[in-house]
Amino acid sequence: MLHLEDVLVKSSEVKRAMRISLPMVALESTVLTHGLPRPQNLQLAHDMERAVREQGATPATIGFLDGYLHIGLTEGELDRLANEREAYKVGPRDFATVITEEACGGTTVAGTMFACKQINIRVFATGGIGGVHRESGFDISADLQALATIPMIVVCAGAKAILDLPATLEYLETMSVPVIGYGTDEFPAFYSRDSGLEVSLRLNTPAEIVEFAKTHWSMGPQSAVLVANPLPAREAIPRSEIEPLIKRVSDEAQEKEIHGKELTPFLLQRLGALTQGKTVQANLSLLRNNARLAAQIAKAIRSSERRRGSEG
Ligand code: PSU
Ligand code: MN
Repeated sequence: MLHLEDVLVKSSEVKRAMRISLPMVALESTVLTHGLPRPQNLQLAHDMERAVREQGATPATIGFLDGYLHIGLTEGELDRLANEREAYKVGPRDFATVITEEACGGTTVAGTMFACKQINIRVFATGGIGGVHRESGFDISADLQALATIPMIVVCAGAKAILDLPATLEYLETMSVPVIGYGTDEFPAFYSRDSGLEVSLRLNTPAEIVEFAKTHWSMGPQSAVLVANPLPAREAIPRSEIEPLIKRVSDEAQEKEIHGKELTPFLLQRLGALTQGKTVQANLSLLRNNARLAAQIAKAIRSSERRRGSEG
Protein backbone atom coordinates (compact mmCIF):
# COMPACT_ATOMS: atom_id res chain seq x y z
CA MET A 1 0.00 0.00 0.00
CA LEU A 2 1.22 3.48 -0.86
CA HIS A 3 0.89 6.58 1.27
CA LEU A 4 0.45 10.05 -0.12
CA GLU A 5 3.93 11.02 1.13
CA ASP A 6 5.40 8.28 -1.05
CA VAL A 7 4.16 9.95 -4.23
CA LEU A 8 4.36 13.61 -3.26
CA VAL A 9 6.90 15.72 -5.17
CA LYS A 10 7.37 19.38 -4.28
CA SER A 11 9.20 21.66 -6.70
CA SER A 12 12.24 23.44 -5.30
CA GLU A 13 10.40 26.77 -5.59
CA VAL A 14 7.50 25.42 -3.52
CA LYS A 15 9.81 23.83 -0.95
CA ARG A 16 11.63 27.09 -0.42
CA ALA A 17 8.42 29.10 -0.22
CA MET A 18 7.05 26.71 2.39
CA ARG A 19 10.24 26.79 4.42
CA ILE A 20 10.22 30.56 4.73
CA SER A 21 6.42 30.91 4.80
CA LEU A 22 5.96 32.91 1.62
CA PRO A 23 2.37 33.47 0.45
CA MET A 24 1.35 30.66 -1.88
CA VAL A 25 -1.44 30.04 -4.39
CA ALA A 26 -2.45 26.61 -5.66
CA LEU A 27 -3.49 26.28 -9.30
CA GLU A 28 -5.42 23.38 -10.82
CA SER A 29 -4.47 21.47 -13.95
CA THR A 30 -7.69 19.97 -15.37
CA VAL A 31 -8.07 23.29 -17.10
CA LEU A 32 -4.79 22.45 -18.89
CA THR A 33 -5.49 18.81 -19.69
CA HIS A 34 -9.22 19.03 -20.43
CA GLY A 35 -10.51 22.61 -20.27
CA LEU A 36 -8.59 24.55 -22.89
CA PRO A 37 -7.40 23.80 -26.40
CA ARG A 38 -3.68 23.43 -27.19
CA PRO A 39 -1.51 25.49 -27.35
CA GLN A 40 -3.44 28.12 -25.36
CA ASN A 41 -3.46 25.75 -22.39
CA LEU A 42 0.31 25.91 -21.84
CA GLN A 43 0.39 29.65 -22.45
CA LEU A 44 -2.33 30.03 -19.85
CA ALA A 45 -0.43 27.96 -17.29
CA HIS A 46 2.51 30.32 -17.69
CA ASP A 47 0.27 33.39 -17.57
CA MET A 48 -1.39 32.29 -14.33
CA GLU A 49 1.92 31.55 -12.68
CA ARG A 50 3.23 34.92 -13.80
CA ALA A 51 0.13 36.71 -12.47
CA VAL A 52 0.75 35.10 -9.06
CA ARG A 53 4.46 35.98 -9.05
CA GLU A 54 3.81 39.57 -10.12
CA GLN A 55 1.83 40.03 -6.92
CA GLY A 56 4.71 38.64 -4.85
CA ALA A 57 3.29 35.17 -4.15
CA THR A 58 4.46 31.69 -5.17
CA PRO A 59 2.36 29.59 -7.60
CA ALA A 60 1.95 25.87 -6.95
CA THR A 61 0.40 24.21 -9.99
CA ILE A 62 -0.76 20.76 -8.94
CA GLY A 63 -0.97 17.69 -11.17
CA PHE A 64 0.01 14.05 -11.67
CA LEU A 65 2.98 12.83 -13.71
CA ASP A 66 3.69 9.08 -13.89
CA GLY A 67 1.70 8.48 -10.72
CA TYR A 68 3.50 11.17 -8.73
CA LEU A 69 1.52 14.06 -7.29
CA HIS A 70 3.48 17.20 -8.12
CA ILE A 71 3.06 20.34 -6.04
CA GLY A 72 4.61 22.96 -8.27
CA LEU A 73 5.64 21.95 -11.78
CA THR A 74 8.82 22.98 -13.55
CA GLU A 75 8.56 24.45 -17.04
CA GLY A 76 9.36 21.10 -18.64
CA GLU A 77 6.81 19.31 -16.46
CA LEU A 78 4.09 21.84 -17.28
CA ASP A 79 4.86 21.40 -20.94
CA ARG A 80 4.55 17.65 -20.61
CA LEU A 81 1.25 17.74 -18.77
CA ALA A 82 -0.22 20.28 -21.20
CA ASN A 83 0.66 18.06 -24.15
CA GLU A 84 -0.20 14.69 -22.59
CA ARG A 85 -3.06 13.30 -24.67
CA GLU A 86 -3.92 10.44 -22.35
CA ALA A 87 -4.13 12.51 -19.18
CA TYR A 88 -6.74 11.57 -16.62
CA LYS A 89 -9.16 14.10 -15.19
CA VAL A 90 -8.39 13.58 -11.52
CA GLY A 91 -10.92 14.18 -8.78
CA PRO A 92 -10.42 12.82 -5.25
CA ARG A 93 -11.83 9.41 -6.17
CA ASP A 94 -9.23 9.03 -8.92
CA PHE A 95 -6.06 9.55 -6.85
CA ALA A 96 -5.56 5.84 -6.15
CA THR A 97 -6.28 4.97 -9.78
CA VAL A 98 -3.72 7.39 -11.19
CA ILE A 99 -1.12 6.35 -8.61
CA THR A 100 -1.72 2.64 -9.27
CA GLU A 101 -1.51 3.10 -13.03
CA GLU A 102 1.47 5.47 -12.75
CA ALA A 103 -0.46 7.78 -15.03
CA CYS A 104 -0.55 11.50 -15.76
CA GLY A 105 -3.52 13.67 -14.95
CA GLY A 106 -4.89 17.14 -14.37
CA THR A 107 -6.42 17.67 -10.95
CA THR A 108 -9.92 19.17 -10.87
CA VAL A 109 -11.01 21.79 -8.37
CA ALA A 110 -11.93 19.00 -5.95
CA GLY A 111 -8.72 17.08 -6.65
CA THR A 112 -6.57 20.17 -6.19
CA MET A 113 -8.32 21.10 -2.93
CA PHE A 114 -7.85 17.56 -1.68
CA ALA A 115 -4.09 17.85 -2.36
CA CYS A 116 -3.97 21.30 -0.71
CA LYS A 117 -5.54 19.88 2.42
CA GLN A 118 -2.70 17.38 2.80
CA ILE A 119 0.02 19.98 2.44
CA ASN A 120 -1.74 22.92 4.04
CA ILE A 121 -2.08 25.42 1.19
CA ARG A 122 -4.94 27.77 2.02
CA VAL A 123 -5.58 29.73 -1.19
CA PHE A 124 -6.50 28.37 -4.58
CA ALA A 125 -7.39 29.99 -7.92
CA THR A 126 -9.47 28.34 -10.62
CA GLY A 127 -11.74 29.41 -13.50
CA GLY A 128 -15.18 28.15 -12.70
CA ILE A 129 -16.14 25.55 -10.17
CA GLY A 130 -18.14 22.50 -11.16
CA GLY A 131 -21.69 22.18 -9.89
CA VAL A 132 -25.07 20.70 -10.68
CA HIS A 133 -25.43 19.97 -14.39
CA ARG A 134 -28.48 20.99 -16.38
CA GLU A 135 -28.66 17.75 -18.30
CA SER A 136 -29.02 15.64 -15.18
CA GLY A 137 -29.70 16.70 -11.61
CA PHE A 138 -27.69 13.66 -10.52
CA ASP A 139 -24.50 14.89 -12.15
CA ILE A 140 -23.21 16.93 -9.24
CA SER A 141 -19.53 17.82 -9.35
CA ALA A 142 -17.27 16.50 -6.59
CA ASP A 143 -16.09 20.13 -6.43
CA LEU A 144 -19.15 20.91 -4.28
CA GLN A 145 -18.32 18.13 -1.85
CA ALA A 146 -14.74 19.41 -1.56
CA LEU A 147 -15.96 22.97 -0.98
CA ALA A 148 -18.23 21.65 1.76
CA THR A 149 -15.43 19.95 3.68
CA ILE A 150 -12.06 21.63 3.04
CA PRO A 151 -11.37 24.95 4.81
CA MET A 152 -9.62 27.13 2.26
CA ILE A 153 -10.26 30.22 0.17
CA VAL A 154 -11.17 29.38 -3.42
CA VAL A 155 -11.24 32.13 -6.05
CA CYS A 156 -13.41 31.52 -9.14
CA ALA A 157 -15.42 33.50 -11.69
CA GLY A 158 -18.62 31.82 -10.59
CA ALA A 159 -19.71 28.38 -11.63
CA LYS A 160 -19.39 27.40 -15.26
CA ALA A 161 -22.32 28.92 -17.14
CA ILE A 162 -23.11 25.53 -18.66
CA LEU A 163 -24.41 24.44 -15.23
CA ASP A 164 -27.71 24.85 -13.44
CA LEU A 165 -26.61 27.92 -11.46
CA PRO A 166 -29.61 28.26 -9.11
CA ALA A 167 -29.31 24.57 -8.15
CA THR A 168 -25.55 24.95 -7.67
CA LEU A 169 -26.03 27.93 -5.34
CA GLU A 170 -28.72 26.06 -3.38
CA TYR A 171 -26.35 23.16 -2.93
CA LEU A 172 -23.59 25.47 -1.67
CA GLU A 173 -26.04 26.92 0.82
CA THR A 174 -27.03 23.44 2.01
CA MET A 175 -23.35 22.63 2.46
CA SER A 176 -22.65 25.84 4.44
CA VAL A 177 -20.28 27.35 1.89
CA PRO A 178 -20.30 31.18 1.99
CA VAL A 179 -20.27 32.68 -1.50
CA ILE A 180 -18.53 36.06 -1.50
CA GLY A 181 -19.07 38.47 -4.38
CA TYR A 182 -15.83 40.36 -4.95
CA GLY A 183 -17.00 43.92 -5.57
CA THR A 184 -20.41 42.64 -6.64
CA ASP A 185 -23.78 41.64 -5.17
CA GLU A 186 -24.42 39.21 -7.99
CA PHE A 187 -23.02 35.76 -8.56
CA PRO A 188 -20.99 36.05 -11.78
CA ALA A 189 -21.73 33.48 -14.47
CA PHE A 190 -18.24 32.72 -15.77
CA TYR A 191 -18.48 34.23 -19.29
CA SER A 192 -20.84 36.96 -18.07
CA ARG A 193 -20.54 39.33 -15.13
CA ASP A 194 -24.13 38.89 -14.08
CA SER A 195 -26.52 36.02 -13.47
CA GLY A 196 -29.48 37.60 -11.68
CA LEU A 197 -28.55 35.44 -8.65
CA GLU A 198 -27.37 36.79 -5.32
CA VAL A 199 -24.19 36.02 -3.43
CA SER A 200 -24.32 35.57 0.34
CA LEU A 201 -22.10 38.61 0.99
CA ARG A 202 -20.29 41.31 -0.94
CA LEU A 203 -16.70 42.19 0.04
CA ASN A 204 -14.44 44.66 -1.69
CA THR A 205 -10.82 43.99 -0.64
CA PRO A 206 -8.50 41.00 -0.14
CA ALA A 207 -8.02 41.99 3.52
CA GLU A 208 -11.79 41.90 4.11
CA ILE A 209 -11.96 38.44 2.56
CA VAL A 210 -9.21 37.15 4.85
CA GLU A 211 -10.88 38.58 7.96
CA PHE A 212 -14.19 37.08 6.87
CA ALA A 213 -12.68 33.63 6.27
CA LYS A 214 -11.00 33.61 9.68
CA THR A 215 -14.27 34.57 11.33
CA HIS A 216 -16.12 31.86 9.38
CA TRP A 217 -13.72 29.13 10.50
CA SER A 218 -13.65 30.37 14.06
CA MET A 219 -17.45 29.94 14.22
CA GLY A 220 -17.07 26.22 13.62
CA PRO A 221 -17.81 25.42 9.96
CA GLN A 222 -14.86 23.85 8.20
CA SER A 223 -16.18 24.54 4.74
CA ALA A 224 -14.40 26.57 2.08
CA VAL A 225 -15.01 30.26 1.48
CA LEU A 226 -15.85 30.69 -2.19
CA VAL A 227 -14.84 34.03 -3.70
CA ALA A 228 -16.68 34.85 -6.91
CA ASN A 229 -14.69 37.33 -8.98
CA PRO A 230 -16.45 38.69 -12.10
CA LEU A 231 -14.33 38.53 -15.25
CA PRO A 232 -13.02 41.82 -16.72
CA ALA A 233 -15.77 43.70 -18.62
CA ARG A 234 -13.71 43.81 -21.81
CA GLU A 235 -13.84 40.04 -22.32
CA ALA A 236 -17.29 39.47 -20.83
CA ILE A 237 -19.97 37.98 -23.10
CA PRO A 238 -23.52 39.23 -22.46
CA ARG A 239 -25.84 36.61 -21.05
CA SER A 240 -28.33 37.14 -23.85
CA GLU A 241 -25.63 36.18 -26.33
CA ILE A 242 -24.19 33.11 -24.60
CA GLU A 243 -27.34 31.58 -23.15
CA PRO A 244 -28.88 30.37 -26.46
CA LEU A 245 -25.54 28.79 -27.38
CA ILE A 246 -25.35 27.00 -24.05
CA LYS A 247 -28.85 25.61 -24.62
CA ARG A 248 -27.79 24.44 -28.04
CA VAL A 249 -24.63 22.61 -26.90
CA SER A 250 -26.46 21.12 -23.91
CA ASP A 251 -29.00 19.63 -26.32
CA GLU A 252 -26.18 18.33 -28.50
CA ALA A 253 -24.61 16.62 -25.49
CA GLN A 254 -27.91 14.92 -24.69
CA GLU A 255 -28.40 13.77 -28.26
CA LYS A 256 -24.89 12.37 -28.34
CA GLU A 257 -25.37 10.84 -24.88
CA ILE A 258 -22.27 12.51 -23.51
CA HIS A 259 -22.14 12.51 -19.74
CA GLY A 260 -19.93 12.06 -16.69
CA LYS A 261 -16.37 13.30 -16.97
CA GLU A 262 -16.68 13.99 -20.68
CA LEU A 263 -19.56 16.42 -20.37
CA THR A 264 -17.72 19.56 -19.19
CA PRO A 265 -14.86 19.29 -21.74
CA PHE A 266 -17.38 18.64 -24.54
CA LEU A 267 -19.50 21.68 -23.68
CA LEU A 268 -16.49 24.01 -23.36
CA GLN A 269 -15.02 22.83 -26.64
CA ARG A 270 -18.32 23.22 -28.55
CA LEU A 271 -18.85 26.74 -27.18
CA GLY A 272 -15.35 27.69 -28.30
CA ALA A 273 -16.11 26.47 -31.81
CA LEU A 274 -19.50 28.24 -32.00
CA THR A 275 -18.10 31.61 -30.83
CA GLN A 276 -14.90 31.55 -32.93
CA GLY A 277 -12.87 31.35 -29.77
CA LYS A 278 -14.58 34.16 -27.86
CA THR A 279 -15.41 31.87 -24.95
CA VAL A 280 -11.80 30.68 -24.87
CA GLN A 281 -10.58 34.30 -24.67
CA ALA A 282 -13.01 34.99 -21.83
CA ASN A 283 -11.87 31.82 -20.07
CA LEU A 284 -8.19 32.84 -20.32
CA SER A 285 -8.91 36.34 -19.09
CA LEU A 286 -10.87 35.22 -16.04
CA LEU A 287 -8.24 32.65 -15.08
CA ARG A 288 -5.51 35.30 -15.04
CA ASN A 289 -7.79 37.66 -13.16
CA ASN A 290 -8.48 35.01 -10.51
CA ALA A 291 -4.80 34.12 -10.12
CA ARG A 292 -4.07 37.79 -9.41
CA LEU A 293 -6.78 38.12 -6.77
CA ALA A 294 -5.81 34.83 -5.13
CA ALA A 295 -2.21 36.05 -4.84
CA GLN A 296 -3.41 39.28 -3.20
CA ILE A 297 -5.46 37.22 -0.76
CA ALA A 298 -2.50 34.94 0.05
CA LYS A 299 -0.44 38.05 0.79
CA ALA A 300 -3.19 39.49 2.97
CA ILE A 301 -3.15 36.25 5.00
CA ARG A 302 0.57 36.69 5.63
CA SER A 303 0.12 40.34 6.65
CA SER A 304 -2.66 39.45 9.03
CA GLU A 305 -0.53 36.68 10.59
CA ARG A 306 2.36 39.12 11.00
CA ARG A 307 0.09 41.68 12.64
CA ARG A 308 -1.20 39.05 15.04
CA GLY A 309 2.37 37.93 15.75
CA SER A 310 3.47 41.45 16.64
CA GLU A 311 0.40 42.01 18.79
CA GLY A 312 0.89 39.06 21.01
N1 PSU B 1 -13.21 25.67 -15.15
C1 PSU B 1 -12.77 25.92 -16.39
N2 PSU B 1 -12.36 24.88 -17.14
C2 PSU B 1 -12.32 23.60 -16.64
C3 PSU B 1 -12.78 23.35 -15.31
C4 PSU B 1 -13.22 24.43 -14.62
O1 PSU B 1 -12.75 27.05 -16.82
O2 PSU B 1 -11.89 22.72 -17.33
C5 PSU B 1 -12.68 21.97 -14.70
C6 PSU B 1 -12.33 22.15 -13.22
O3 PSU B 1 -11.14 21.43 -12.97
C7 PSU B 1 -13.50 21.57 -12.49
C8 PSU B 1 -13.97 20.52 -13.45
O4 PSU B 1 -13.13 21.04 -11.24
O5 PSU B 1 -13.86 21.17 -14.72
C9 PSU B 1 -15.36 20.07 -13.12
O6 PSU B 1 -15.65 18.89 -13.78
P1 PSU B 1 -16.93 18.03 -13.36
O7 PSU B 1 -18.10 18.93 -13.66
O8 PSU B 1 -16.89 16.79 -14.21
O9 PSU B 1 -16.80 17.76 -11.89
MN1 MN C 1 -19.77 15.58 -13.33
